[in-house]
Amino acid sequence: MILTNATIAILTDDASFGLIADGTIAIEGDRIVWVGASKDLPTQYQSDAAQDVEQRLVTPALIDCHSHVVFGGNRAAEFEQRLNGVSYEEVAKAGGGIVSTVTATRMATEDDLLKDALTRVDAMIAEGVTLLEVKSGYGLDRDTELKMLRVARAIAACRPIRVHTSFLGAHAVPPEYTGRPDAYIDEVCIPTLQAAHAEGLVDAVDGFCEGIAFDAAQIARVFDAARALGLPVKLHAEQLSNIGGAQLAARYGALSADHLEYANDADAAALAQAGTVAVILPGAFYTLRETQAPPIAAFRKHRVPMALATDCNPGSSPLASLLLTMNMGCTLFRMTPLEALLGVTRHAAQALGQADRGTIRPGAFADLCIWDAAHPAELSYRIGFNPLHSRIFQGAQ
Ligand code: DI6
Ligand code: FE
Repeated sequence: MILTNATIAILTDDASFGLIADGTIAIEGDRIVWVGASKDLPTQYQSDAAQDVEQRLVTPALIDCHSHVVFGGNRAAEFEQRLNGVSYEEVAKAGGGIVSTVTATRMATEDDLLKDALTRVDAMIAEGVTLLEVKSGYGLDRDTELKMLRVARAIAACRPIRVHTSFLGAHAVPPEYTGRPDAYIDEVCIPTLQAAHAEGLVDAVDGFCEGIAFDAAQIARVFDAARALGLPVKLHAEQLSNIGGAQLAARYGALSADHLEYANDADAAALAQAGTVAVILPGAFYTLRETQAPPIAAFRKHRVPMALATDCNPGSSPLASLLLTMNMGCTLFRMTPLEALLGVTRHAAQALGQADRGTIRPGAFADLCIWDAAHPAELSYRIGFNPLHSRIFQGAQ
């Protein structure tokens, strides 16, 4: 496949979009084999069958590197409660919140979970997503955690999308372990991780390090188990308070630390040192009416790569639009349109340990978006407007 007469944003470094005004991309099989100015196209790729994209913008396809798209039920009633003055933490302490989704997810069949997840995934695909991270964490028992991960894998069998799974057994303490978080970690979370890994269901291990979830010492035990299995780690850190999650993530060389509203300059320095990506989740900030913004200036200063993701989940971020997420990153956190686009492409790929996605260069997967847009800033600028013209997944349109 040859795409010609394109405006291409190659995104191979942090400093610029890497725009090529009259560009061509050559694809063989599922990989990009050549990209550059059309006038420089090697004769071997010159072909009558080249597809003229009429100067449309071509970018790497979008990557949502933090989602919880597999879950039972919804939390519209909790949304209503919060509007009547109850806080997110109060809802969680009263057995609502994550635990109410756990009850619904335990009851749902695999087919129902898949059908519901696909409605959200289809919305993501319609905006150009080709790689999606999906977490477990609404089962909190062995059978349901495995069920969630099997559903996550099934998504990739049903749709042209790649799915990366994260085991999030340390998401909340289930009701049957109330007041006994350490026992939950040892008796359920770690053995379930080992069982899920044995079934080939786990690409990375995540945790929720927070006052309403698990402390750094408890998460460290889960990370030690991940390390023993050779699995990379990532962490929900400093979302509602600072309890040392970012430092822990850095100590374990995590792929990413996510949320980070309450992270500080020292945390940013530690993440930079560890090569950990900061995943910014404006959907949760917006939904919870959080007022503390993540320390974007510190991430810039220390050169921490920033990703942006939907955090699509039924409670704190019922959001399936990565384009709106980019707009929120810019408007709420003053990220630039370049940072926003890098955040849903190259840096999102890095947050998943997938170096051969997220940029347009020879050797990378041919995952591309063709947009009805002239400049990449348009992708972050509009609200509720989808300029996707077409999407290429692993060389296929
Ligand atoms: N942080 C979040 O934003 C989601 N999980 C987490 O650890 C929220 C999950 C939920 O409220 O259902
Ligand atoms: Fe999350």
